[in-house]
Amino acid sequence: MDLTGSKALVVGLGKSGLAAIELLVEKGARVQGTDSRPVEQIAGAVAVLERLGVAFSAQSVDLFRGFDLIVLSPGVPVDLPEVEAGRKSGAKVIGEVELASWYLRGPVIGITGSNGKTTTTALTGHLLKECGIACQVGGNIGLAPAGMTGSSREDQWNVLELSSFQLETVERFRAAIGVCVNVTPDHLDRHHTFAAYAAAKRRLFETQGAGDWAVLNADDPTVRGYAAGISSTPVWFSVEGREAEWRLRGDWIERGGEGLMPATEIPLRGRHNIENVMAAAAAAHLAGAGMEGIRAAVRSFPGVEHRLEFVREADGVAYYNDSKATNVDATLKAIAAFGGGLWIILGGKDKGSDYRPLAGPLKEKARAALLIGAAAEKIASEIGDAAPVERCGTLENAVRYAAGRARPGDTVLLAPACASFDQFENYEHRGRMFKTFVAKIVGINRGER
Ligand code: UMA
Repeated sequence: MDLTGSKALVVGLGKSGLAAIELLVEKGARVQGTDSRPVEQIAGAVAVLERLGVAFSAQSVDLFRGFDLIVLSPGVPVDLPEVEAGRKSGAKVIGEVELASWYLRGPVIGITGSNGKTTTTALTGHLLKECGIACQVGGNIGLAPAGMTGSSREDQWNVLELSSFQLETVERFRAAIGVCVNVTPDHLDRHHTFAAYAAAKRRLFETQGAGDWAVLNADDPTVRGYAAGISSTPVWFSVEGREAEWRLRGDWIERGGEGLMPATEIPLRGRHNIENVMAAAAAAHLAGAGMEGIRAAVRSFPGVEHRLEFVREADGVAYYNDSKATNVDATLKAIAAFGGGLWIILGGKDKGSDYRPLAGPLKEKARAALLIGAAAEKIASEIGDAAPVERCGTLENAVRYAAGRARPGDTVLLAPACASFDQFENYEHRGRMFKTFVAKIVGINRGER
């Protein structure tokens, strides 16, 4: 795609926007950047723009008129009035992933799902690398795809974690291997309905062609529906005994009757991680990895930070950081991974979620629900008396409360079911702060220096 001399506006100056600006400048476009935050809050980004000779303008309906191309960061809703004005004035509106795909060399493994896509993405990259297959890993997991174009090569796989925000706007982007681990309600504040959210994720398969592969979870009704009317070939996986190429028989993961490994060898907690392993193994196998190599690589996978991450044990109490559990389904999976005795920290920024499904599992396994952040009152009213509720306000208070009361054999679990943006920069920041508070408070309680 020749963008020389074209007029482009990049919306949102986070990781994606800055990577898109660098790429557009390199391709000879005349670029402007905009952000809804005031300039003093994005000083670092504005400095990058200055270095690149790109003008910054405050966000307004008028600004969006008169461009050839408008590139949206994933966090920018496609139905903003400003974006609509730009579209009406004749601009082509795309997302940062679509822009990246115009210049990304090498085939793509695109991985989506409501929960488990980060683990599946990291694991797929690990499997490929351990099996000697060249790849680079990025997308929603942390590295904006536009920033991966320079290091992309024809003989190297691009393993991309893709959110509904990133997939909503893809057109020519094409994944040789698309993977969907599951679809459960999330981001309803942005997509408004579950149907619209599921449709955004389905874009991953709609832009595939003949000869491409769709790795799909046969146990998930929404994901099953993705197979209808696509040009790629489905490769199914199932932990619930459904007809599938990759399946769990007894304790063994099998492919077409050939054993891969016993599920007990997977070094990650929770049944949902069997699904993630199957999805990653299927993708890696399609990309050329052998069964023996996959088995050995699964066993050496170190896991993902902030994903049911074991933090420490002190006086018989275990501390787990699942800050990445940013929706109700993820929290349900986290609870399911433990036997009981949970001091669970819930809350943060609400995304229009229904917290009532948490009540049953909390009743069964929680010693207490420790509520933090803006969603605390909504969660309290929706979980009712399923577990004793303590309004802690902040994460630090919640850790202190739990650490002071937990008994040997108990687990203190951060699995908040909410976004982090009310009190933290992002879920990584929240997870790091949890680990800091655990180290500090447990250390003080034990008299450690
Ligand atoms: N902004 C606007 N106008 C708006 C909305 C936002 O100008 O209407 C501005 C914000 O003020 C901010 C910038 O946009 O300055 C942020 O852009 P962004 O929200 O797209 O964030 P990036 O830093 O570009 O990070 C994005 C993903 N973030 C989101 O989708 C919210 C990161 O996923 C991803 O790692 C990164 O691109 C690289 O691909 C994070 C995430 O929370 C982990 N993802 C969601 C999730 O996993 O649930 C989807």
